[in-house]
Amino acid sequence: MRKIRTILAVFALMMVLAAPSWAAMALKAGHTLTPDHPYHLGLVKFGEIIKEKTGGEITLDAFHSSQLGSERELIEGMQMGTVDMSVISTAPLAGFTKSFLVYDLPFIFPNSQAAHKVLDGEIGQKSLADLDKVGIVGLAFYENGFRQVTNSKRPIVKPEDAKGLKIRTMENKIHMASFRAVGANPVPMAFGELFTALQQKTIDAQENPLPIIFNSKFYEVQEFCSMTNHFYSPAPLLISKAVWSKLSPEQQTIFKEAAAEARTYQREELAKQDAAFVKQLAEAGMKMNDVDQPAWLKAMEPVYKQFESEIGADVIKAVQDAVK
Ligand code: EAX
Repeated sequence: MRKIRTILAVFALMMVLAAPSWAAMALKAGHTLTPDHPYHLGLVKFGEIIKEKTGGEITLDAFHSSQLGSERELIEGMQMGTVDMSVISTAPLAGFTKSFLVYDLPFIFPNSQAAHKVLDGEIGQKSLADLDKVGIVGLAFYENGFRQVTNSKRPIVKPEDAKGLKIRTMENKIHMASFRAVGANPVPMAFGELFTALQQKTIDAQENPLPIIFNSKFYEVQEFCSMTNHFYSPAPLLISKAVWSKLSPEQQTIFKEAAAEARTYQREELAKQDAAFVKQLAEAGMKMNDVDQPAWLKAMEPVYKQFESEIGADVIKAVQDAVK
C-alpha cells in the first residue's frame, strides 16, 4: 500500500510539473513614447486588469522610450516572438498589412468619435484580424490622435507655407506623398532619432499629436506649432501570435476584455492631455496657430487618387460613408 501511495504521489507531482506552461507568464510590452504618455498609461492599465483577472498568473511590464526598439523593430520582434506586446501607430504597420493604409489618408476622419466608430466597427476589426497573416494579433485600437505640424522656421497657415521644409515623417508612403503634395521635403525616420535631429537642425519640422509634442519636449527644439489635424493616428494594442497561442481560451478571453476596458481608459487620458496641452505648449513658449484647413484638405486631396488602386476605392468609400 505504501509503495502504491508513493507511486501515486510521484505521478501527481509529475503531472503538476508537466502542466501546460500557461500557468505563470511575465510579459514585456514596448513602445516609443514617454512614461507619461497615454500609450504607457494604457499599457499599465491593461497589465493591472490581466494580473487581477488571472489571479497574478500573468503580469505585463511596459517598456517606454523605444527601450525594446523602434516601431518597425517592435513589429518584427512580435513576428519573431522576441517581443510580447506593443502599441504602435498604424502608419508603420501599413507597411506590413495594407488594410491599415486607409486610416492614414489625410483628413479621412473628421473627429475622434467618427474614427472610433470605424475602428471599433466591422472595418477596423477586419484590419486587426488581417494581422494574423503576419504573425501578430490585434486586440483593440488605442489612440495616438490628430497630428499637428511643428517647425523651427515660420508660422504655417496655408499649405504653401510648408514649401521646402525638411519634415520628418513616420515610415509611411501616404504620409510622405501628402507632404510632397504641399511642396515639403519628407524625411522618414524612427521616432527615437527625432528629438536629436530637430535639435541638430538636420530637419526643420515634424508632425505629431499634442500629447507627444508636450511629453517629448519638442517645444525645446521647435518654435511654431500649427494645428493642421492633417492625419488621425490610430494605435492598435498588439500581441505576438507566438505568445497568444500559449494562452488558454479563458486567458484569451480575459485579454480581449481587458483590452476593451483599457482602450476606453486610454482614449479618455489622451483626450484630456490633448485638450490641456494647447495652453501648456503656449506657456512653454511655443507659438500656436490655427490653419486654413480647407486649403490643406484641397492640397492633399490628390493623394487619394494616387493610392486608390492600392487601398481599394471600395475601402476608401466604406470609411468615408461610415464617418458621415
Ligand atoms: O506611435 O513615430 C511617431 O511619430 C509616432 O507618433 C510615435 O512613434 C507613436
